[in-house]
Amino acid sequence: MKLIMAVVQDQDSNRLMSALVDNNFRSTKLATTGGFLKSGNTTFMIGVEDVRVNKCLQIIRDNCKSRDQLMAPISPMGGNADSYIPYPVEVSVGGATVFVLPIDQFHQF
Ligand code: 2BA
Repeated sequence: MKLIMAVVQDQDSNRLMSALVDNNFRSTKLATTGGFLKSGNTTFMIGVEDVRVNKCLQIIRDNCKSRDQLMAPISPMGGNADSYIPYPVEVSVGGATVFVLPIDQFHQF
């Protein structure tokens, strides 16, 4: 068994969750925050039998889009002036950042 952890954009999360349910995958959705943009994103925890990992990855790929997002200027107030960016910067986010982890044991009590 594997645990798939997928960080996706909030805009894709409802569609992805519906697609997972339609394909009989069980998942848990967490509200998370990206360390770089410091804005909200969504992380899915999906417990998957080994033979279904590729199917799950395909569903994530099909339902998560890449988008350009503007990063607001970082204020130097109280911070390090070295990291000050005085103008908005466009970064490309997503579609999804996915980790596939081995699972030693799975229990439901
Ligand atoms: P954020 O950390 O908010 O990053 C948003 C986007 O900013 C990234 O998109 C990337 O295009 C850019 N970015 C991130 N760190 C950067 C840096 N040090 N320098 C320049 N640009 C940078 P994605 O790569 O698609 O990542 C989307 C979200 O996935 C991330 O949001 C973060 O929440 C998660 N993520 C990405 N890589 C990760 C990793 N290795 N470990 C844990 N979470 C990760």
